[in-house]
Amino acid sequence: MVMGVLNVTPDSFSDGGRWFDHDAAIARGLEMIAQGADVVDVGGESTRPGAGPVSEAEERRRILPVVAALAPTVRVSVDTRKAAVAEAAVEAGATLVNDVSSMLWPVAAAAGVGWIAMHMLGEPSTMQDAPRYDDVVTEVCDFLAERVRAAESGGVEEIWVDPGIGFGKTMNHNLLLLRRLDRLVELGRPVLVATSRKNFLGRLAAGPGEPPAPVGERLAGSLATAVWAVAHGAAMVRVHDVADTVQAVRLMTVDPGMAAA
Ligand code: HH2
Repeated sequence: MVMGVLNVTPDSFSDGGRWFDHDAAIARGLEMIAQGADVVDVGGESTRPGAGPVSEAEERRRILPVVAALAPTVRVSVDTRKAAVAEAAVEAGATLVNDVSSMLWPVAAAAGVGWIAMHMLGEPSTMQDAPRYDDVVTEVCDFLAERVRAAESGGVEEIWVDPGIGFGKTMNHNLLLLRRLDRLVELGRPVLVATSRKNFLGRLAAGPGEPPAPVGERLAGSLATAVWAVAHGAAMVRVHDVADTVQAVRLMTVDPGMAAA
């Protein structure tokens, strides 16, 4: 499945400001649905490294009309770290809580909706200041396994796990997690992977000594990692470039016996 990113923010790292206006955000959501998005992930707070906080009232103002407008047509997830915002979004029609804090399972349990647990080391404002692990794959898997157990015992039925690419991770950490996706798949829950346009792809795309390639030049890496993730067991990828990703991922999922000659 493909989850399309809809950041109703002025400052997201790759599309900040583009969909900040409600009408523009709704139009973009409808466009992603037409392009084949299975889920639209609506967020009102950037979690890019160094991002500042947003008040609860402002986050609600940003996202609720967009959630309400899209929810009758597509599955909507709400990308938030605030319980009250998640609750309000669910009331407006969201059926999946995309939780980079990994703390909001009680909201999902109370509302009977799905929950995505993502691993993050530290806080967005400081998470990229020299993150360290002894064994990043084991530590991320152990963390997510514990979160799954907590949510399970709290009564959440639909639980997703996400390694949190770029959230308190160096390029090596990100690459190791992608290489060992099988370990996440072994947790027995659907895996979500979100590499789209992230900084490590810009760094890989740049020549030696050059700054990271700008976000507009990260499509090749975004598609390659999305296809890699699906081929290695991810059930969903979270992306900005929905049309291109749907086309790429379809290659993984089409039944050769059913494909037109
Ligand atoms: N990454 C971002 C935001 N939300 N949710 C999940 N589950 N997994 C992720 O890796 C993830 C996420 C960051 O990307 P983006 O939304 O494009 O940027 P920003 O946080 O600046 O709005």
